[in-house]
This record gives sequence, C-alpha cells and structure tokens, in this order.
Amino acid sequence: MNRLKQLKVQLSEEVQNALANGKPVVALESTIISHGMPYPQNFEMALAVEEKVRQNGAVPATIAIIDGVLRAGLSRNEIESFAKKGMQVTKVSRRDIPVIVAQKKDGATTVASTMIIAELAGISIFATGGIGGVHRGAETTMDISADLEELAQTNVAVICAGAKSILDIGLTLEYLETKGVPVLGYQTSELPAFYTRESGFRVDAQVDTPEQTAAILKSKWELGLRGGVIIANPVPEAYSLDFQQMDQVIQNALQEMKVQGIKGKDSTPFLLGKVKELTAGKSLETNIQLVLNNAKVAAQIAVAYAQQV
Ligand code: PSU
Ligand code: MN
Repeated sequence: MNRLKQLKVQLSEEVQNALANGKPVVALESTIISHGMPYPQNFEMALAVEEKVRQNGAVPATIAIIDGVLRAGLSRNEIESFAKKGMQVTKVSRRDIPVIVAQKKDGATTVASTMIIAELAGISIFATGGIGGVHRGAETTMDISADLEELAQTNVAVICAGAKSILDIGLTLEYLETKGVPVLGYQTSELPAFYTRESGFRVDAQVDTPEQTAAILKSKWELGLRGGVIIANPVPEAYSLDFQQMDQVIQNALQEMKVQGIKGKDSTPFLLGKVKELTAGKSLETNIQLVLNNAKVAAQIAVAYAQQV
C-alpha cells in the first residue's frame, strides 16, 4: 500500500486492513463530537454512528488529531475523551492543522480537516450532520466556512443533511456552484435544511440509490475533476422540525450572538448550542437522528463505490 499516506496518517488496525483490502470505509468527524453536542449525548451519538456504519457493511474511521498525530480510527476511550473534554479540545480546520501537529496537541476535526485527513488516508466517503457554509450577513462579516474551499479541492464525498439555516442557504449554494461542487439530493430534488426536509432551494441533481451516487463520484474523479461532492440526505420525516419555527429560533440565536459579540470559529458552536437551548433539546434529538441516517446512507454508498472502482 501507499507508504507515504500511512506515514502521514496513523490508521487503526481495522481501518488499515479495510483499506488494504479495498473494503468500504466511512470517515467521521470529531468536531461534531466535541463542539456540536453536549456530553453524554455526543459520546452515545459517536458510538451509535460507528455501529450504524458497521451494520450497513462498512468500517467506520473517526478522524481526529491526537498528540499531534493525524488519526483515522479511534478507540472507544479516545472518543470518550473527546466527548468529555468538549469545547476544551481545539476545533481544527485547515489553517489550524500545522499548529496542532507541531505543538503535539489534540484537535477535533471539522468537515474541512476531516476531508484532508480522509484523502491522505485514502478514504473517499465521509458522513456528518451539517457542513459549514456562507453565514448570514457574510457580505459584511466575510464569514464563509473553510469547509466550502475544501469541497472545492479535496476528493471526498460528504453525506450531510443539507445546509442549516444558521447559514445563508442561497449564498452557500452560489458559492458551491462557483467552486464546481456538485450538490446531490438523496431521494429528493429539494435541498434539505438540516432540521427540516425542505428549504425552498433545488439541488443540482437527484440520486435515488447508492449505485447511482457511486457512479457520479467515479465519473467525477476519473475525469480528474478535483474536489468533493455533497450528498444531501433529508432528516427522517418522524424527526423533522417545523421550518418557520426553526427559522424564528435561529433568528433569536443570531441576535444573541450579535449582542455577545461572538465571531470567527466560535460562531457555529455558539449557534448550535443556542438553538438546542431554545428548542428545549428537541433539536438535539433531531440532530442525532439525522447523523445516524447519514451514516447509514454513507455506508451504503461506500459499499457501492468499493464495487465500482
Ligand atoms: N454544523 C453542524 N454541526 C457541527 C458543525 C456544523 O450542524 O458540528 C461543525 C462541523 O465540524 C463543521 C464546522 O465543519 O462546524 C464548521 O465550522 P465553521 O463554520 O467555523 O467553519
Ligand atoms: Mn466561520
């Protein structure tokens, strides 16, 4: 196997074996654990997501940086430690990787940095909850997540539940179009808005099966069209929240963020926490369920992709 890749990323034995044998692997991020949800739900979610990937025929590879080492495939204790430390662990996006590695620290990886490490390890499919995007008011704050730049250049498919309305969904789609990132709807022609199945925006194309999805990934990368693909998978009906109600909650959270002067990398975790608080935890249950649903679809796509390449 590729020696260089293995030198850069330390793989668990299970992940290493799967990759060496061309078996399906699904990458999972760690910022969602330490910054996206409170303990202990974050720990339970992380374990349940790994289990869901296994049940659907793939090997889970939770990605993080530990003692300055890029890692794919964590132990239960390591996951628990990230879950317990929460916000005390540094949230690491592309710009933060060299600092955390050089200083031999721990880092929770966002969508952007998880994509980087997944690609280095040779993992093409990644499941998460929500991606970062163009924030509301970005025309003055310039707050645009590094996740979007990563999607423009790194060959990893990201299965998510669409764009959350803490973001400007329309501008996020415009940005992705400019960067040449396909946005596929999984069994839907409408982009889901994370907590809700609808957003009022259309996706580029609808895919109905893991095989159809895998075929698009294969054709993109075989043609040398670098970059990621978004596969937007709507939250299961039973857990979908009301769009108008969530929009109101998000408006309130944004107002509170402004008052407290929260900026930069703290914005997304603050908004997620505030939304949870304002919905009395209802959004947390929805968040967990949609991640599980994404893990299932991601594993199925990974299985189909492993058969096609
Ligand atoms: N959206 C969520 N949950 C999350 C995140 C986003 O619903 O946990 C995390 C992801 O790790 C994502 C990051 O990559 O926030 C984006 O942060 P920023 O907007 O600072 O780029
Ligand atoms: Mn930002």
